[in-house]
Amino acid sequence: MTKKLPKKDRSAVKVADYIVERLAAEGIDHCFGVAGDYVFPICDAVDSSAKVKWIGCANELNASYAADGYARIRGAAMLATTYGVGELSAINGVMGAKAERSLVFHVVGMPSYQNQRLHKIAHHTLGDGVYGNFVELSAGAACCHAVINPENCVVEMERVIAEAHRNNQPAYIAVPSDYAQSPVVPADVKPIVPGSNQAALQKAMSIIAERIKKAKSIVAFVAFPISRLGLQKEAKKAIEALGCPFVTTLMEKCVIGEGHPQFAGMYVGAVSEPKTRQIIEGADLVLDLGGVNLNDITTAAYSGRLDLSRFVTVGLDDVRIGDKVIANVRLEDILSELAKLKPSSAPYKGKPQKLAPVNGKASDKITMAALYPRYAAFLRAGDTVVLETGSSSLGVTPTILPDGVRVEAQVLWGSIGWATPAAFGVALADPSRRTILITGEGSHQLTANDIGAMGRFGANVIVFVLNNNGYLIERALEENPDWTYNDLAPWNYAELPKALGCEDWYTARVTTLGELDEAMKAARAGKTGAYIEIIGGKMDMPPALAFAHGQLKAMYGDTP
Ligand SMILES: Cc1ncc(C[n+]2csc(CCOP(=O)(O)OP(=O)(O)O)c2C)c(N)n1
Ligand SMILES: [Mg+2]
Repeated sequence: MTKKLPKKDRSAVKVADYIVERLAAEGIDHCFGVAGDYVFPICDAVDSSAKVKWIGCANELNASYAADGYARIRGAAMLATTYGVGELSAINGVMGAKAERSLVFHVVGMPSYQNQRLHKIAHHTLGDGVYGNFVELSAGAACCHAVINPENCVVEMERVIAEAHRNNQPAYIAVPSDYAQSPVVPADVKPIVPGSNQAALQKAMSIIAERIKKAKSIVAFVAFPISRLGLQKEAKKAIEALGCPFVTTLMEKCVIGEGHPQFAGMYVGAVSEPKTRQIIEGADLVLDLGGVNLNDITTAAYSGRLDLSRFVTVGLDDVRIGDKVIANVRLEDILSELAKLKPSSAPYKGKPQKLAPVNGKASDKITMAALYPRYAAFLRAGDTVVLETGSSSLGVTPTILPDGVRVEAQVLWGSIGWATPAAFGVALADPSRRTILITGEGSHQLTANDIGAMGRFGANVIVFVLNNNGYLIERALEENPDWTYNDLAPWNYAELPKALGCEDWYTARVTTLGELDEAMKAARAGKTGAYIEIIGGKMDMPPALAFAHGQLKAMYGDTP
């Protein structure tokens, strides 16, 4: 990505225009948000920019999720919200982007500097004349922040942009509304491009090469930051040069095609295929490319036995080998060094992964045993699946999918409702691919209103909503499946697109496999968005969830 400061005579550029143009130079051409008076100068700058289009969302939480989805594809996204009420509604989504390393620039319009200076009592405040109440909260959801004024604008923008890239996490940029309309004071600053310290890079590589030489068995984890940084091809080259098997966790579904001969399966602790488990748990050297996240979900309730002393972890900006950390080494540089290595033996060749056969008769009710192989058969190269937390994610992730399918999920943060707006952001970020949303109906109820934004902005997502009469995953994660708090208002889901203005969308409500097959065919053939409500059984769950149901004590700890 080429990075250039906006070319115009900077003395004449207003702060708000400068911020928008500078973010456009990061490859951003959409701004997600909700307007409000304090953020008007930013909204105006976007609306009058030739490069960035305003994408109004139904609320700020949705906008933050959409920005996260967009950033996962484009490398960065812009989110604009108003002071207090707007930014606080976005915090969950921005914090999720921080947890999952997605780079969202959160630009917030503050009350004017003049009113702040006079401690005026204003709307969207606590009525105390204090203007620092929310900066710390929003900044906590980011890896860096700046409160902009005309003098610091140029320098601060470069600082937060560089720091956000260094961590690939959100940056919070707050701008008082009067400053936003003032001319920027020019400063002679160049964009800072994160790069490795060459001596540190050589040192790290010589230790890694030595470990590789000594190891009897090597395996690579391709961790989620690889896709957030868009380094899939570089990681593939490194693995091909190493010749070793590679594995993923639930967080990296399809990061490199599952049909790749060196793919040794998905590691899910004790629930992994025995061969996958043996490869990773028995390896002398685990090359962790990107920094894998071994949480309760990815390790199936901390099952399995990983010896972390055998790990070499290549983070975004450092390499960790045991208790030694080599700082200022970029992941992309290590990958390109690894790609120069020659394998000492023939590359690993795993068992080819086949798609599960499609089963069931046309008149059968839709079971989970029949649904997941159908998703696999439906998906094809060029599709991006956005997968919601819930029983669907535990059904789709263990299912082998065709090469060329990309999957985005929020496994670690796991905030339900994320996937619907995230799919909107993903679809706008790359219209050359088909975006497929797979969600449960309970999660969908949180953010379904942005189906309207999909229609408005021509994001032709294919939406699958599994309607299983409540929060199935929660029913399964409890001894008693019938608590009323896992029940839902019974919406007529398939009628939502029409009510939300998506007049030309294909919609269907399907209860049998035959109807599902028909609907899938029609959705694929259509050029518009599509919305398919799938009626599933109240307690019909995929095997991974049934397994978790038997592991409740290991997951949550025993009663003290
Ligand atoms: C914001 C948020 N609130 C609550 C939860 C807890 N939670 C996790 S999954 C889930 C229910 C998901 O239900 P649904 O989308 O219908 O999927 P199903 O498991 O029924 O297929 C809930 C409430 C959460 N993860 N995030
Ligand atoms: Mg449900």
